[in-house]
This record gives sequence, C-alpha cells and structure tokens, in this order.
Amino acid sequence: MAQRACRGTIGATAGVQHDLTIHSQKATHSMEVAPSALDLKQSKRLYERAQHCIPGGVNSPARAFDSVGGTPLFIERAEGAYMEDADGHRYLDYVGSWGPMIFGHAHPDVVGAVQEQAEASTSFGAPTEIEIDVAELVCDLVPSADKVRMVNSGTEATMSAARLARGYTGRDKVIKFEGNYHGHGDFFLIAAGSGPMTLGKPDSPGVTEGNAKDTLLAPYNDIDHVQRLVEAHADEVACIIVEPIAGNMGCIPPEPGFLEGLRELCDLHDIVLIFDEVMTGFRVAPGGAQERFGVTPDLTCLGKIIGGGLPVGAYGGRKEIMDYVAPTGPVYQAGTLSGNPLAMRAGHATLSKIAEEKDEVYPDLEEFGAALESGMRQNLEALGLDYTINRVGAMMSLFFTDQPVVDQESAQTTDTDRYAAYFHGMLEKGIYLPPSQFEAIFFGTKHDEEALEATLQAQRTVLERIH
Ligand code: KE4
Repeated sequence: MAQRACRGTIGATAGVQHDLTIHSQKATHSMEVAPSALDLKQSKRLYERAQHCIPGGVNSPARAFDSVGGTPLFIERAEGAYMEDADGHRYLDYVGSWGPMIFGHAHPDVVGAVQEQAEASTSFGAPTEIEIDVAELVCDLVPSADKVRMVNSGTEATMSAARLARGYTGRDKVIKFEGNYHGHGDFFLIAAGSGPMTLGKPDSPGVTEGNAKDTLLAPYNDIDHVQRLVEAHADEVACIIVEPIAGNMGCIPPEPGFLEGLRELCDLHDIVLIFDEVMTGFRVAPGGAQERFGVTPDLTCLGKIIGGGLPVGAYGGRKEIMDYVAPTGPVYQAGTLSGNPLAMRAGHATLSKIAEEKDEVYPDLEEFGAALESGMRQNLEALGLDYTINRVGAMMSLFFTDQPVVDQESAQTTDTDRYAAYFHGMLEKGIYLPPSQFEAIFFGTKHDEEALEATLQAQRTVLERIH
C-alpha cells in the first residue's frame, strides 16, 4: 500500500536505539529495553508510519509499549487463543482484546452472524428486533438488570450511569476508588487505573477543577474510608462506582465484606451503587461479579464480552432508576450507532453461548485458571521467588512484589522493570501478555492443555533468566 505522509508531517528522525523515539517531543516515559530477539521489521515499519498520523501510533494508549519498552506489535489475524503479527510471529494471547474474546478469536458463531447481518446492512438508526433479543439476554443473565440501554463502549456506559445516578438522586458527588478505571469520562480520570496508572499520570490534564471537585476518592477495599466520606458528604453523594473485582491495577479481588459494606452504606444513605462490570461482566460468572459474590448493585455497566469483539457497551439496573432515562425520563443519553444490528448480532452470538453453555463454560474456565495459577506458584517456589498472584476465575495477575496486593498503594510496590523484562521474555517465547503490570491477563475457552503447558514452561525459563 502506498505510504502517504500525513499533513503536518514534521519529518521523522528514526529513533537511534529501539524506535521508541520518532519525534524529539515524544514523551520521555518510554522504557529503554534490550532490543527484542524477535524480528519485528514489519511492526517497526508500521509503527513508524502510524506515528505520523495517529497520536503515539495507537488508537488507545494501553496498546503502546511505553511502560515495557519496545515496538508495539501490529497484529494481522487471530483465531482461537492465538494471534499472528505483521512479521508472521504466532502468539498465545492472554489479552483477548482486553477481555471480549472469551470464546476465542474469530469464533464461527460470531463471524457467521456478522457476515449475515452485513449483507442486510450494518445499521439503520431505527429500532430492530435483535436489540430486544440482546437486552432480554442481559436482563436474564445479570441479576441487577430490570432494563438495559445499549451504548458503544464501556466509557459511554459508565458516564451514562453516573449521569443517571445524579439525575435520579438530584445529588452531584461521585465516589470512586484509587486505581479503578471506568473509561475516559472526565470525572473518572482522577486517580484512574489502567493506562493512566501505567503511564504514571493517574490524573489527566483537561479535567477541570469543576469536575474534579465532585469526585471523591477512597482506597480500594477500604470500607471505613468510604463510610467516613459518606458521613462527611451524606446528602451530596449520588453514587458509588466500583470495579467489583479490580482489573485496572492488575487483578485485585474484593476483600470479604467490602462489596457488602458498600451495599449497606448505599441503602442507608439512598446512594446509587454502580458496579462497573465492563471487565468482569460475563467473565467471572454468567451474571458477573454480582452473581459470583452475591451483592446486587442498583446499576451495572457492561462492555467487552457483551459485544463479542464489536463496539458495545451497556448500562442497566432497577426499573425505577432506568425509567429516568430519555425518552421515558428526563436524563438524556443518545447514540447514533447504539444497539446497531451488526454489533448486536456479534453480542447475541456471544451471550447466547454463555446462556446455553454456562454450566460448562465457567467450570472449564475455572479449571484452566486453577491449573495456571497452581503451575505458576510451582514455578515461583522452584525458583525461590515470593511474588504475589491474584486470580478470580478467568482473570488474574502476577505481581512482582512479595506484598499482598489489595489496593493501588500495594500494587505500586511491584517491580515494573522486572515486569518489562518478563513481558519481553514471554513474548519471545510466543506468549502475549498485557504490556503493563497494571492490567489483568484474560483467558478463554480456547486456552487448552497445550496452551497451559507452553505458558508454564515459558514462564519457568523466563523467570529463571531474569533473576
Ligand atoms: P472502553 O471505553 O474502553 O470500552 O471501556 C472502559 C472501561 C470501563 N470500565 C472498566 C472496568 C474497564 O476495564 C474499561 C476498559 N479497560 C481497558 C483495559 N484495562 C481497555 C483497554 C484500553 O483502554 O485500550
């Protein structure tokens, strides 16, 4: 394909060492790493080209390799649990598009549904039956969902849910947790996890004081701190939004009593409890973390798996709250492609499999996860390493710290340089992990015995080499 220079190209001066610096003004947070043993000629060429037209050469910062260094891999195709990059290297995928691929890449049910819908057009901007089918599936699977509204991303879902809580209660303040990431909505980009935490900038420029003042922060798993916040701002707090299992500091489970405590505080003070299940929804149980832990929020935000790899988000909850959403109620929210039939067909194919096969899917995911965790613990023990592993079902993290990891502060005791070396070592062994210590790994139903053995063998070799 002919390469065109984008407008305003200021002339690239190729980075001397690792192609990490295309323009002198590139952020200085990039890691300097040993050049990968992998031949990444095509990814490097594409990365160089991308940076002239796309900020950082990526359409989401989490895909950049800034915190681990090196060249982001440009992926060409994927099937099942495996992906192939532009240089023809094949990897076992533990990112899964950051969660959606619970049934593996290019599942025939999803591909077939999308192909069929595309031939009948991809979007009408009018209601369709498939949207009802998906909404009914969500309401059947998710305990808190009497009604649900489709949007196009997890960010839209959380922004809309918070606005709805404010409109329903007439209150302004939102309580969130340090290290939780709820997408890039202004009032959530404060002490945020995921990319902001990875890049060491948990608070983003551009978020105004006006927004920030209505966002109150508490450490994850610290119910006493939340109680003090609520009592200090009792009649001002519209909602508490929480990742019921944190995944954006790496994987951090809720401590016993944490979610229950939030539920009690919200009941006592008429505060809307929002579970951000964009990551955990349909992953840790058919009904997400709220089913797994038996705590039902007032509103739930969904994403990732719900779209089967196409852009879908959703928020749902108690009927009396959801009926405040336009056009039934006064809280406005809209979207040109919300619930579009193409994405709905992919979501329906995925959620139908979950509904029909849940008695096999989740035990299988638990079996793989338990075996992976046990094998990793054996590797650590054999090497005399006392690192922390957190896992809930099909999401987990290995933290390069000997501290228990229960919140953002303890997550930050991890050795991120050691993680970077681990990341690249595993990549060279054909294992694709998230390019950040502060992301969870995900696996799905296509991760089999062969994948388990390959992962554990690679890990044993790499951990030995980097210590
Ligand atoms: P999206 O707007 O990216 O669809 O969803 C935002 C979001 C909301 N809530 C939770 C709990 C999330 O994990 C996310 C997005 N997760 C990140 C990975 N940790 C997406 C990857 C990316 O930003 O590229």
